[in-house]
Amino acid sequence: MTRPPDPAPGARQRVRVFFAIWPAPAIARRLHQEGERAHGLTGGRRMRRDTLHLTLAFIGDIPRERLEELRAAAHKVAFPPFTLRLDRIAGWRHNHIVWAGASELPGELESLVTQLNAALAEGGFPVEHRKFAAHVTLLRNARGEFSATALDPPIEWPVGEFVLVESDPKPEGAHYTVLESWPGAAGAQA
Ligand code: 2AM
Repeated sequence: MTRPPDPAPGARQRVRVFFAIWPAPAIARRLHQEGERAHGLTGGRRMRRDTLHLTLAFIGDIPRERLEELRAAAHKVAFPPFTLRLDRIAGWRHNHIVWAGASELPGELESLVTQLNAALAEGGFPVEHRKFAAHVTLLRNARGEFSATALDPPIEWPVGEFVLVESDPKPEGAHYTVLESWPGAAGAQA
């Protein structure tokens, strides 16, 4: 009997991961529609509806065995469920993306990101030192400039959990798998 070939060195043992909040289908549908509207103005590549998310902390490539450490870090985070109001669509010139965002970040979201970064740093993971730029990417490779517009009515996104996601880069756009989720707790301090 022949054995299947061993995976190429470096393959499989590493995973590309990030923490995010993931919208329920109704919110994702509305975001996807807004992406369609923006696409009419700037072209580019629309994110698939099931991939829309807001990244809390991007980790990057790590050895698969370190996932347990990431889970332990996430377990330290406590937050109450909250509502995120997305009220604008804007574009970034430097990376040609068009995104949905919030003109005011709920304190609960800021606290969630701060706690997550602290737990990650404590666990020896790299953390982002730039200010948290909360956004849901709707389009990539947008042409020209996109003038910011108000989302009217705004999207009220109830956030009850955060998730750890594995990203599998593909030519047509990354595929994402939610590995685990952590719910908010009603009594948790923001
Ligand atoms: P983006 O949509 O603005 O590109 C998976 O790639 C998710 O992590 C995306 O939401 C992406 O944001 C975000 N991200 C943050 N920092 C990243 C980095 N250095 N490389 C790739 N993705 C990053």
